[in-house]
Amino acid sequence: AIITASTISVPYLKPDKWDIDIQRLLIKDVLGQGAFGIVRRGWYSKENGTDIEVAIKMLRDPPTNEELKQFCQEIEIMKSVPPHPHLVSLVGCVVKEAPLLVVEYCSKGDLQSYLRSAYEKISKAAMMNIDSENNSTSVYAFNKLYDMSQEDTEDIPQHKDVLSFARQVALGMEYLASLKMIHRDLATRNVLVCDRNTIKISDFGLSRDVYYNNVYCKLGGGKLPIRWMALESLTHQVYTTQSDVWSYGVLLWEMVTLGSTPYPGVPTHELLGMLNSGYRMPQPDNCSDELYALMRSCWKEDPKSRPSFSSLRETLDGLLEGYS
Ligand code: ACK
Repeated sequence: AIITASTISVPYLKPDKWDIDIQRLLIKDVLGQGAFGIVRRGWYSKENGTDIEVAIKMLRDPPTNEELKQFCQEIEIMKSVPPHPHLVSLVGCVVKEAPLLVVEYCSKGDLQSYLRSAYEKISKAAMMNIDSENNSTSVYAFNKLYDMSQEDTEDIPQHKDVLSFARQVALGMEYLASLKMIHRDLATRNVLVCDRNTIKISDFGLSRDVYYNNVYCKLGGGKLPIRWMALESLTHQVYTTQSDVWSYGVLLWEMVTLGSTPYPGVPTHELLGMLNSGYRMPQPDNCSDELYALMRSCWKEDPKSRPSFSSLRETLDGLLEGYS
């Protein structure tokens, strides 16, 4: 394929060991689009002769200076984080021509789409017509639906898989937190699914290093993931590992409801008022009491009362033991 981005200089990136020769990349179809630009599938032919499948993130053409700067910052953050099994790993980057971020390919795409297609499969099999955006409580008529779709249950997460996904995300976040990094946009759309249902956190290059005071205050605009944000992020623009824990609770809810949009039926402008007066999402159908208790603990008003990612992971270890 052709790279459409015109040749632009990349003042923010210096060549280093992560530098990839663009000639070694075979860029193929578009996997998806984001606010920043597009992600394409491709192949990287390594110096040692092996070819690996990769995802290639690139800016829209032509990028603004601010977009370019942010993208380069994302690349620098990815370079600085030592690899972890539950974070999408960096393969390299191109700096000479248009800037490209090359990461490992996760064959099953993002977790939100993965869950939503499982939901589609189940509702099709059950010949039900549920609006997945707006009707979350009827989403999880799980067991009944399973009886009807026995043949085609591959890629339909069972309760055990949901727990395993949750544990893997907690492991990745435990690691990011140990590096004093906050993600700020933890949601199923930013988690990828690989073969054998391995889960990897992506877009952590957009996260912020909070080494000095453990708090990041966001100033200025930009589109915000309101429905995933902690109360203190909504009211005071404060982001911490504990606000990532709140988002993690919302991510658990997304998983249990197979990709529903949080706070169904609640307009965004009413959300803050509701949360402030103590409202939290109710227990979804078929969500175990244990898992719901875990979500609720993530949504405690006082950030310090929320569990750490390590304790979340330990609780999930315990819940998963019941299945082995
Ligand atoms: O569901 P998807 O195909 O998975 O749509 C989104 C899209 O790009 C925008 O983020 C896909 N994507 C992003 N990174 C990767 C990756 N490393 N491997 C596979 N797909 C990816 C994502």
